[in-house]
Amino acid sequence: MAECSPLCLATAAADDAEGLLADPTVLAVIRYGEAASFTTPSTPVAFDARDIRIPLHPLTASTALEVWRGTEPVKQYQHGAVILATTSCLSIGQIHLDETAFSDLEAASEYAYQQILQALAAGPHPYLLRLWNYFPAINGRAGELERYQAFCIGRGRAIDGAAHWPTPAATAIGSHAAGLLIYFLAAAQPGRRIENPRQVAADRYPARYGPRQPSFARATAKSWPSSTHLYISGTASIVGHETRHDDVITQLKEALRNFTALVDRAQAEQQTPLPPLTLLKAYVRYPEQMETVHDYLAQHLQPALPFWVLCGDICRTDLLVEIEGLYAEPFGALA
Ligand code: 3EB
Repeated sequence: MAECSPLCLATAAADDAEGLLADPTVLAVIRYGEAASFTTPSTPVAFDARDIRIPLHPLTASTALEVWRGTEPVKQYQHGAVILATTSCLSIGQIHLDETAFSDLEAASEYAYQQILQALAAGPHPYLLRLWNYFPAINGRAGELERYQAFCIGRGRAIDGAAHWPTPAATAIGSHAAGLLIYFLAAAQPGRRIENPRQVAADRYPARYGPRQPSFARATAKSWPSSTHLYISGTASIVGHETRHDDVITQLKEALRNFTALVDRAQAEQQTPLPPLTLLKAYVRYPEQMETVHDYLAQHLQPALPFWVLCGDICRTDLLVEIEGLYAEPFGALA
């Protein structure tokens, strides 16, 4: 077989989802603005593991599909409450929990990460490269804590016993729908953790941000036979460990400086050039600021670069915007 090009990204019109899922080489179809049903270990999950529905509203509904495609047919299976799709190169998967079935968010988060780690340990791709976490009221209260802090405790507790791999890149965003949704990308060999020279590593944040530091790397670099990918975590207007600025465009500019510094660091640490940036996402707290963020990005990003602007809450109340990006195989036309 030719060298595997394990993950290439494309965009598609929102109404193409069903057709794309009929293609067995499609690894994931990520759509925005809809919530899916929950996954549980006791009842087999009726839907396709590759059908990932993020309950965040996009600015333009017409550009709402993100497509990941590999080069060989996927195999799908369920392990506990996790549903997965696997090729010889990688696994993607998701878990979507009904929070009301747990005593609190901390317990739900711990369970979710235990389930993910157990599913991956039992399969061919134990190393997490990148995770996305979405749950409602991220800035809401959980007793003495903020819900994001409770999530960090549960996640941290689950990975403490298991983390023999480099901490993966991640996003954690507040949605406007019930349920804890986590989806992920994992491989047979670990990626490389990349940190940002402008930021304190999140797992070394001072205790004032919460009793348990967030467990994520600023980015993961992953060498595949075809090229090296870079998966960039949610990146905000944080310098050192402190939030900077109080208006959305100044925060966006700072986040873009962080993004650039991180990519420069990743590029400096490796011999081969990275592929071009293939997709950028911006999460915006206030719906009325989405257009402004969109216009700024449209003027300042490379003209051909696809980007989504999504409405979601950022994990600190003083943050208005966060960006993330994927450097993967260049977008190709989907058959
Ligand atoms: C930050 O830099 C902003 O908890 O998984 C960004 C990416 C953020 C991932 C996570 C949190 C997470 O601290 C918040």
